[in-house]
Amino acid sequence: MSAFEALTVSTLPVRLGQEAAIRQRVGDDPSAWSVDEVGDGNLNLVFIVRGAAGAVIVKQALPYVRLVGESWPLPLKRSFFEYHALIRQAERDPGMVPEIFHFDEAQAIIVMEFLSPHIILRRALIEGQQLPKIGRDLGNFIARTLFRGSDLAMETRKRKADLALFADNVELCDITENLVFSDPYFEAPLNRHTPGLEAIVTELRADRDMKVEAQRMKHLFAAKAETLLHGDLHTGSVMVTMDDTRVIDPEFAFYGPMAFDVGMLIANFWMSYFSQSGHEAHGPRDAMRAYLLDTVEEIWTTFTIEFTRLWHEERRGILYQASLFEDRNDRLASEQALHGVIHDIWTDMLGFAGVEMHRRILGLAHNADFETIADEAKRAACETKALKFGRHIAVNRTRIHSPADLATLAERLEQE
Ligand code: SR1
Ligand code: MG
Repeated sequence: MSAFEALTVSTLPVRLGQEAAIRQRVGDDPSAWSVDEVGDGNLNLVFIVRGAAGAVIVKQALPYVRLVGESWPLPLKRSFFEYHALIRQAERDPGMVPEIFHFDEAQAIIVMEFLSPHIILRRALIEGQQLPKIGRDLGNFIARTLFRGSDLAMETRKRKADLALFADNVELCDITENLVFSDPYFEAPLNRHTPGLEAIVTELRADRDMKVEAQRMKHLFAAKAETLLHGDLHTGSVMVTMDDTRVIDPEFAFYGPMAFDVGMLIANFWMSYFSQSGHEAHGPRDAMRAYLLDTVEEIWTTFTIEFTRLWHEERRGILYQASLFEDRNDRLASEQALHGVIHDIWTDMLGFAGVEMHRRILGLAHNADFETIADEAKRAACETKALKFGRHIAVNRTRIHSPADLATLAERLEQE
């Protein structure tokens, strides 16, 4: 096994130029390839490689956190988990992830489909683009991947093997455990926030109910090994055009609670909602705000409809065994059980969404929805609303019953 070496734009054609799967898609003459490093994420190198025959993406993990530097080492094996998660997601919801052409475990390199003319969903939402398909595509994606990776659908031996396989993604879980559930609620060294938030930050860090809820959610995250999660499903992990949606970057994949992916995803739409007033330089964003609330509702509704269909048609695992629900009375019991499962996902999803909103504003890893608002006072005003919303949904998660309740709350806060 050759020692790890980070790729550069100049070494890439030499190092990958003999791979048949890449030559076939880029061109037979590596010296004619053009290579651009385009990674803007927190962790990895990402290159677009173009040639006479086409283009591919080359993603390489670095042995440290790119956002922080070499002082924060991070194992290369996250690339292995990303590769295995992408394969499973492609089976569970075909067409929703990029195709993989080549994987080199030792060099932590994944070569995959270049999605074009796709852009990152977060950027599209910042620009005010209303994408008609994402609510349905993402709702189906979470239903299919979460259901089909669990004991509801999988043969028990395979599920336990996957649980063991992904259990080694310890360091990435550790990032989430600290950055999402703990750091926002005390003065952690890597935290930062927009000037002007001091009062609400002090309030949140003294908020006993919020801190208890954050720790409850952390407990669930760490202990409820329910399904194979994407693990980092935010709007920066989705690429879109008007008629195509793809989910990328599942390097945080592990067995955790279904509600985690749902909550992370929806939280990022609410952050987009509260950031819209900071992006009104080119016109009002009322229609965009309405679109975002509708999309949240569509994600949730699609999720429940598809999860219900899978429950009826594909429940072959060891949980709520279909064979125990065959006569009429048992069918009602099956519906009751399904209702309980969806209800728990809803309640827990709100808790995960609340802490995600807090950590993106108070912790290390912020998001562009707010960061691209140049006017600090305006940014702080947007972030304050998001912080309040996050606190409300986390602490009151057992008392909130529908997306409509949440839309009303969001609209009230937005008008404050
Ligand atoms: C140190 S990594 C910070 C964040 O970037 C990733 O995208 C995850 O969201 C992680 O929490
Ligand atoms: Mg990522």
